[in-house]
Amino acid sequence: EGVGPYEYIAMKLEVTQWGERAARVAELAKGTKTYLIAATLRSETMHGVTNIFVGSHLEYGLYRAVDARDGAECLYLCTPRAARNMAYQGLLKTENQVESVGEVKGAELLGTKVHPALSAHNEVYVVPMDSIKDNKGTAVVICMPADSPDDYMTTQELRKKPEYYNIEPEWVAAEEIAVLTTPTYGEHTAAAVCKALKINSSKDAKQLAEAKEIAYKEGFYGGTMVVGKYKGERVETVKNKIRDDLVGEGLAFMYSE
Ligand code: A2H
Repeated sequence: EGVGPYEYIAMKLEVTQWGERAARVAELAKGTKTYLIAATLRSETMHGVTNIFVGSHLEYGLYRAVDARDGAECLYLCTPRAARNMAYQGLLKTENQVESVGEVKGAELLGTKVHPALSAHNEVYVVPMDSIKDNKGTAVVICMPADSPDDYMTTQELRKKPEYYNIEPEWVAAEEIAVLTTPTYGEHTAAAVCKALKINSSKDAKQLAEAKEIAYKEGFYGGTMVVGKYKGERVETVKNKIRDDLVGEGLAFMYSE
């Protein structure tokens, strides 16, 4: 792991419909409002969310928290490790204490629908990403194929081989949604960078790390928003404003590790 402290934006993704494979999980949640918590560095790209990724083989849990939107008790879904960190940071119901209502296997979440704030889609499906690690963030990852090379390559593979990944083809969003434009790569930075580096697999870790670096820098220093409240403004200028808006509305919170 890195040198830390590392500041993530933890996005609260409200479950709108538990999938068929999550019947046991829905039972544990007992009708309590539940949020999948995704750790991201790029909340300015929320408009372009197409799916949510979890690791099929990873262990998650449901943890008691308080919803900043209405003060009611709610549940956060993340890894036990992230829940412990959150408890120490006072982000769960009781400071320094993790109150779990049960364990969840990533595979059970596939096909569940969530509502991502600020997104063009009202609801998106949870699908698998093999490269997710449980020693970083919450192990729930927002899929932003227009700007993230990893997300772009994984989406391509899910579309090509849904049966291999044990998902229904219609769970994978049909199209990318552009959020920003860059001088060198246009509105579909991730696709353009993957093409330039001739990446053809989501397992090409070394190449993808390079692509990630290029896409991130390009988006941050050269990007201009093409949608939303800050349309026409530079990413560098509005990045923190978008984050602060989300946190202010109780749709996200800062989480560090
Ligand atoms: B980022 P860093 Cl648009 N396993 O969010 C694998 N990847 C994880 C993860 C985990 N457990 N937890 C978080 N991540 C991803 C958006 C995004 C991200 C865009 C572009 C680049 C990008 C949408 N996916 O990250 O190693 C999350 O994906 C490029 C670095 O801590 C998170 O931000 O620097 C990023 O990795 C954190 O990676």
